[in-house]
Amino acid sequence: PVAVRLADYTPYPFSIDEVRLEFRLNPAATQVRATLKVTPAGNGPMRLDGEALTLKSIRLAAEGAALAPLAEADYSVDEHGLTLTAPPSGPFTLETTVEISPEKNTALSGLYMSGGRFCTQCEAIGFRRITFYPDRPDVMSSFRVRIEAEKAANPYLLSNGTPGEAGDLPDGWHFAEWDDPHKKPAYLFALCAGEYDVLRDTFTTASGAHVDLGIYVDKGEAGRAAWAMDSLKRSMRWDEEAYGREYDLGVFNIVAVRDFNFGAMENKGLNIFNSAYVLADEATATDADFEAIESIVAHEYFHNWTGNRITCRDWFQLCLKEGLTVFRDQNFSADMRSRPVQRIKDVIRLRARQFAEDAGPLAHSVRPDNYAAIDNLYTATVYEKGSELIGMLRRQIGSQDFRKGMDLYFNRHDGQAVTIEDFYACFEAATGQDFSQFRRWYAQAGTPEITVEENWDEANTTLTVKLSQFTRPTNGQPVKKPVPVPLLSALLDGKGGHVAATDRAAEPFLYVLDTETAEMVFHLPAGSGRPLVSLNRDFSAPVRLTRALNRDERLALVRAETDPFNTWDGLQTLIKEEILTLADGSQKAPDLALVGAIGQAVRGAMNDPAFAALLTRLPDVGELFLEREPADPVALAAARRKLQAAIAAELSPEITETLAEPSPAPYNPGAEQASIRALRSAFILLLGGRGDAAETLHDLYRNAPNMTEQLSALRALTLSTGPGREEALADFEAQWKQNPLVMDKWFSVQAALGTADDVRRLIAHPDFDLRNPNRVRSVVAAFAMQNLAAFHAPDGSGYAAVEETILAADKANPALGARLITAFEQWRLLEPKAGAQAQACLKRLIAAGLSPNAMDIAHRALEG
Ligand code: BAL
Ligand code: ZN
Repeated sequence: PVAVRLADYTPYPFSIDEVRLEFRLNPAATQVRATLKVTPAGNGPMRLDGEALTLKSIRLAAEGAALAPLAEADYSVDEHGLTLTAPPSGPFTLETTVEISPEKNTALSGLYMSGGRFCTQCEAIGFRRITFYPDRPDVMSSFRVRIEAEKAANPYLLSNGTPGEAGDLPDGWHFAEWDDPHKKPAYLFALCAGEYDVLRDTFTTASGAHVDLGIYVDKGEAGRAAWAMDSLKRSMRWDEEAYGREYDLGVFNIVAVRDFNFGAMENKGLNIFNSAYVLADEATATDADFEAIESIVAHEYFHNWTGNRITCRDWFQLCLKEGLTVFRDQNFSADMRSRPVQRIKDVIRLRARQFAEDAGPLAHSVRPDNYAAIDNLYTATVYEKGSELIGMLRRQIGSQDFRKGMDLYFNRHDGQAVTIEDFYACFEAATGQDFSQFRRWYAQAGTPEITVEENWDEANTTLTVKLSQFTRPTNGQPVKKPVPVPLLSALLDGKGGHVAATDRAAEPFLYVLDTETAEMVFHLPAGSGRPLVSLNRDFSAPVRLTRALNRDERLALVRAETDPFNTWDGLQTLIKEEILTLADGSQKAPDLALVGAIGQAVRGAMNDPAFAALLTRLPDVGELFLEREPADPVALAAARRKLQAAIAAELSPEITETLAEPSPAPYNPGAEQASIRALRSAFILLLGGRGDAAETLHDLYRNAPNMTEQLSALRALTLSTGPGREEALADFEAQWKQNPLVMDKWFSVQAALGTADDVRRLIAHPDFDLRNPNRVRSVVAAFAMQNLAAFHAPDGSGYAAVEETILAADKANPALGARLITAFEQWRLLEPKAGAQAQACLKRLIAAGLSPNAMDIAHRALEG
């Protein structure tokens, strides 16, 4: 069912000029008194959203009058809210008092308990589970908050903004007031209360303002928040330097919670984080964790301007803040680390998650025009493709004009809730260009496919490159129009340099394909040989490129490339083709010429170890689904392992030599050391694919000086079926059973690499906790989204292993349940046996009764 349409948008007919919230916190029964100062824009009833609230009192005062109970005839309450049937036509004050039960809130939306502490999650529509309110992003107001709670259990009482009065109350209670002067939508409200350890620091903004920083974590964990704090300060400086944006309050706090549906949340002045993205030290966190913390801390901080100061008019505009903020965090990470390596990682993620989404029944446009459940719109398309669109915009207009447009956006719309059209109007004003065709990228779902055909006219030394674009129909969008596709291109001389054409210098250039077909024509000086064409360098457009090249032509192109992304991607294409050929049985053993070329590329990149590590990467099975139908995950996984073993054999001397060196010490999470460890980890994983390296892997596991290598060795051992596997898993569990974040890794490694029986055993493990999203994801999502051969087993055993758990998780937490069911999005691509089992499983899930969120995904997956 379609619940909401973009075309139906109308402004809220009241302004909420001021909000006062008073909380008396109690896990079983919390009282919330909300006092709203309201100015009507016309006449008519006033609708306030509210869910799972028990209304205790309702009073109203017209301007100048005292609050008085509202007569029953003047309001009504239903399952989704409160209606004032005939509110005053002039300004008035509305006061409601409700009771809620944080300890019964297992959906983790609204006010809930995590680890005995109070915390909130309001985006997108959680605030309505706290009090009656127009819970929509275009209603912005200033909030003053008073929190009362038992002092012993809740020494810290936190909310948005800056602290005001605080003090003791009778009976061992105390209170604290918080004042947020910046008008904000309700989804940015936050409250945390409980006992924490606090890591404190300070920051001085470019204009000299002092900011107190605090990271609130579990007792004893403050030391593990140091990297998050360091990342926060670097983010604050970067936003000043890259965008001229300073922080705007005297306090910035982060609270880490263990039970959280998102990675983190950008509430004004009080970010709330999944503890997985705050806590890290060398013993318990991998380099990938450190990198994720750096980028998520930055992402949430950057939302302060792109999301909070300027927010979305409605949830259809979600990409306005998310796509843009992902773009900002990706550039921050690129500046902190290696730009080409960051780009490759961003594209791996985009292809694995977003291309798959765009090719399946859940495909939707970056700015959809309808949705049934807003929680289901927090997708790779909105985030990752949304970021790519901003990247294309900047590439087309250049960084100077991009900054001019951004400056105008910040100046023009500060304090407002706006749309994608408002955003692009700033760039039209800054550049004088028209972006109406570009905005099709926001309206059309599906990944454009670009076909390339080359023709070399030897006599006239002219190279013609014919380009055409096509986007397949997606659910509800049968016909697509051409979009502008910016292809960063170059002519290569095959010797590591570029070639000039008669009217073009010997350097990369941007070509924008904005029609269905077009030709690039290059006239070369008489006597020239045929140049090679480098296209979509740096993945300048998020498209699928098809070129009819054979293996040798591709290898020649890889060798001639001057763009690191394309060097990597050229090999990835060859690797994909090789796995597909091995999987369909038309070739029995890996092609040694290709394996040799991979080895050569890796050896040539050893001075850039993070890049060399990426060259050893094999595409995940899910990525290969997009290449050939029907997909047979079992055969693809087996073929992938064959190729992995061959690469391991090819690189054997380098693996031995590299792993004989000690890991860099003392440990530093920064890019330089992480790059060295990335190659070491890639080599450890290759060893795991060999089947004859158990002894070496055991030594590496036992002597691992940090979690990055301990986990890599555990993964490699888990991949092997030798006796060392059980021993290492038992040892890891014994060592880390007190640390839930490390235990998530233990669960996840086994679910991602083991069998359906392993997953059943993990679900039955005493530490499996249905109420904790990280733990559920570490088993069910790791299995269903990373272990496709086992999950999509043709006998249905993979689905059967997790079906009950998905149902139970959904009952408690619909956002989590719906997310898990997206694992079925590619079921139509499967070979017939697995496909039939997947379809039957989806039908059983629907028949068993799902939450509305999960039902939306299951129906779309089944019928779309
Ligand atoms: N706004 C939800 C979490 C995030 O994207 O930052
Ligand atoms: Zn975000």
